[in-house]
Amino acid sequence: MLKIIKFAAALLAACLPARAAFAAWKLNMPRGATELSHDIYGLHMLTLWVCVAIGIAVFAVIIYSVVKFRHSQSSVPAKFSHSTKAEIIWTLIPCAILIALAIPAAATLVKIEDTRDSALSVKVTGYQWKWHYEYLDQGIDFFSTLARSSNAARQLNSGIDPASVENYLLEVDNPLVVPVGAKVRLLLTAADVIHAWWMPEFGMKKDAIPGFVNELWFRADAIGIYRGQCAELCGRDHGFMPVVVDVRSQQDYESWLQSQQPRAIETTANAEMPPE
Ligand SMILES: [Cu+2]
Repeated sequence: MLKIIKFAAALLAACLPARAAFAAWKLNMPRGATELSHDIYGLHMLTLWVCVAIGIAVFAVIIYSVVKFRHSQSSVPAKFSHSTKAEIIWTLIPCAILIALAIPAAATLVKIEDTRDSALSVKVTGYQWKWHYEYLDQGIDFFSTLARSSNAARQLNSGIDPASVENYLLEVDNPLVVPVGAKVRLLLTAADVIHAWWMPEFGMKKDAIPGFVNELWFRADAIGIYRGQCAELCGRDHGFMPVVVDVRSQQDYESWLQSQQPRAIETTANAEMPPE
């Protein structure tokens, strides 16, 4: 017994330096910054607590049975081999639990797929290895590629410490700019291989497939810069096509729109030129 205590104490001591690392380690998934991501988080927590309750109930029955009917108590095993009542109960209870979980899950799924009444539609095309954003009603389009600072640091023998680069591999030259609180619909496709537009804070990830148009929507609750990545293994530089969404106030968004108009005219003039 003493040996076990000593071993446990040694193990604990060995783990102590890792305490700082634990502090930085997030146990749960992020809550996100949109209504949908909150709904998904809520579903995740609901499922977790249902699983915890099931775990506690099952282990309580096991522990009770093991202690109460242990051999030293001269317990005699029951002889029956079949109980219709027990079978009905242990079929109905899991069914009821599954239905209780399926109802909110289905409601959230329906909400996720409902792209109607959006305030803004942006066509997103994935390329190896950049994103092309086209504001369908505003006549603006631009490419969004890895920021120069990250691109320089990622080169072999660049001599730049990636740790010194702010938002390394998560920064782009032109982020997707959207107004806060507006329902934004994205139409996703790709021009070469399959990519996936992934924004963890919005709880959204969808494939961008050549020849298909997938839809997703989000409504950002707070102003800020949100970062994600291409989540499909799309080729050599897959790791170098981040997604950045700049959520601005309506006023800042409007002034950004104004500043983009000359570029929109320029892009239309060069529309015949194929993308690089
Ligand atoms: Cu990709």
